[in-house]
Amino acid sequence: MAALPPALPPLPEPGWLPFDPSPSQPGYIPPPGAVDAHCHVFGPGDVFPYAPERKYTPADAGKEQLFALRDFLGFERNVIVQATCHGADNSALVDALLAAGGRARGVATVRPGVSRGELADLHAAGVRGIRFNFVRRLADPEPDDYYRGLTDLVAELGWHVVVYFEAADLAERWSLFTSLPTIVVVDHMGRPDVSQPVDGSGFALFSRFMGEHENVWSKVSCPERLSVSGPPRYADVVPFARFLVETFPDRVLWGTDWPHPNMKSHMPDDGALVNIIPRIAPTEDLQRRLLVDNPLRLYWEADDDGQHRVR
Ligand code: 0GY
Repeated sequence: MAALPPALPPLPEPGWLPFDPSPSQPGYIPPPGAVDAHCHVFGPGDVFPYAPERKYTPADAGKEQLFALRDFLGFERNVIVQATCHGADNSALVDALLAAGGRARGVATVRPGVSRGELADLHAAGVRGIRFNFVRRLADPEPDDYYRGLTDLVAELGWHVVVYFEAADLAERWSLFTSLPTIVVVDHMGRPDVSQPVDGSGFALFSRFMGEHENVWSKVSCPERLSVSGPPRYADVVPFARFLVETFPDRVLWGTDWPHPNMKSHMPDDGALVNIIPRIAPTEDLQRRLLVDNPLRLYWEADDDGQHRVR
């Protein structure tokens, strides 16, 4: 019988913007130990197939390219977040974590029915959290109990949850988001409307969310997704990120969001994104907390003394 031909990698969907293969060298140099705390790996699709239920098909963006970017930009570690195009099959994520030699941690996607053995395997690979996606173009929302059940399960391991939602979802899911028992990390500042003032009513709810709930953290990432004024300075996003960094300096994280899935307007220069850091964290102390202390506490420190700190 003739051998089967090798599987062809899937093509990215029409109009897909690939990541910038040669970003500029940033002028800003991150402090030693800096963590890129929000990035993804995609495939490669012939090795780690994309999920049948996915809402988009990306161009491959593998671990070797991610680690090369980490080194080029001056970071030491990554937190790799399972992307919705891989569904709840965390194989590509786990493969990247194991290849990183302790220099990456992961945020997985799991569904009801996941066993404690599967969670233990994910933990051994470096997973420390799960992500719930409420953005309707990426995932189909579930009732609150769905998220509560999974959160209770991973809380046993000392993990946290990452939530990705649009600004309008915060009021709608307030009772869920404010009652989760773990640390809750919000992606991209809850996607504020940055054409509104930073002290306007829209962002006031998000600010209240963090102010009243000490278990809520925020990634001050993704200016490229939120900006109306655009690259390379993303001037309209900076005040929002800076407000959170200065108000909640021990509960903020920063990440590149490489390889920037679903960007339509432009593909950001990762070097330009790094240059925004000193504009949102204007002192060395704030930069160290944002890039080193906070991510190490959340993703690595528990391993050093066996304690999972909740703060
Ligand atoms: C992001 C944002 C996006 C995609 C995903 O998991 C994902 O597919 O997070 C997006 O399209 O806004 O955080 O990478």
